[in-house]
Amino acid sequence: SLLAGHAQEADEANYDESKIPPYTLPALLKTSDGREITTVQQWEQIRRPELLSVFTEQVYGKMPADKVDVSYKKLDDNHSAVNGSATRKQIEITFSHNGIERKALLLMYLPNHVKTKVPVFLHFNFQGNQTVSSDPDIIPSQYSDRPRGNQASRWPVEKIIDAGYGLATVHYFDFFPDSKDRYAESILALFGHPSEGDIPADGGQAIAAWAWGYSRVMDYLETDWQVDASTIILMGHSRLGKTSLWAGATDPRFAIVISNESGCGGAALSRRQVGETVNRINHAFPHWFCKNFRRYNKKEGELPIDQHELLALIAPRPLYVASAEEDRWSDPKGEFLSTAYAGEVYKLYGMKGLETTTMPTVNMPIMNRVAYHNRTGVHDVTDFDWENYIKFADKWLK
Ligand code: GTR
Repeated sequence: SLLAGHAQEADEANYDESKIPPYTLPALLKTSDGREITTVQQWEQIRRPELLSVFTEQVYGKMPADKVDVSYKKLDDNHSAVNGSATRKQIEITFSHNGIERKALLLMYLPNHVKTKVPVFLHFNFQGNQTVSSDPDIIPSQYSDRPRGNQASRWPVEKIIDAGYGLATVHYFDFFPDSKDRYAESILALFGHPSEGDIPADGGQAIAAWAWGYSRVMDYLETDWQVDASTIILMGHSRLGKTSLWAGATDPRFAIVISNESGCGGAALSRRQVGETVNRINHAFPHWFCKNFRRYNKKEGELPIDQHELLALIAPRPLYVASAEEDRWSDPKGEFLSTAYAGEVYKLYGMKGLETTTMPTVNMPIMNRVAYHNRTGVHDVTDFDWENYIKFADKWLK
């Protein structure tokens, strides 16, 4: 199981602040050849593209640029879902390329009380569409026999609908079944990359494939007459939080980006080496990052980037990073610090980052253009998280 692997690794993990090896973070506002970045224009034209290509080649990997044929088939459009308050749509998206086909099943709930195009939370699910709600009409996702409603506590559908937002979700396995033995079933097969051995050192693997999936769902949302595609809130938890940050960095169409407990390779600073490290994650999940990322196993100091620079790639769009106090494996403090440091770029835009490097009290969100909270509890997605994400979206979209 997922947990067995990491309980074992966690034994050797460091959680002691006094044992963090001394480190210097790469300067966000200085190019690799030492030029200072002092304006938005220099950021957008010089430094941002430079960082984006380093993250692509060394961390997450490239996706082939080939244009894939896409078709949408509406399987369901029901106006009396969620006790009549929502419209449920289910869309089968078929991707074809090089004679190969892959399918993704999109589930959406849209609020009936909003008469204009709606903003939508786009959030992939871990266990299959049927697990987000006990709604008996959800078509089960391929690759999952998990029971209906199994993950419903993470999906407060009514709360989201009442607040005037839509919800869009896909089982993340549709883009890459999350296992090192399942390349052949993934979306990478469309590009002739059916096995691990075929992927080049800077080639995208699962995280790149999931991020590609987020962008392809965005393509669909742009075509849906009920959706305001300029107000899509991209959200991901844990490995999908790493993914939402990467998708947000690579695809500027997402209006707001939220990372829930994304940890190592997500919002947490790699150089702190608290909880999960680059070495542990690349061993436990060799299919997530690009192969080049393994160069930095136990050599975090040699990384040309750190994760505050990933967060900065979201600027000037609103960004929310959240941690959970007992989720020490994700290094809440490391997530907080990188979020604070990313504020430098927001400042260039004349916007407010977190404006502090002191961690806030638990359950007390800081909510500027950049937001952060550390809630009580374990690794999970809770009502507290959602309530604050809705507040944040209201603040910037309404
Ligand atoms: C863990 C992994 C984390 C995080 C988490 C999750 O096993 O070590 O990086 O991604 O899974 O996705 O729930």
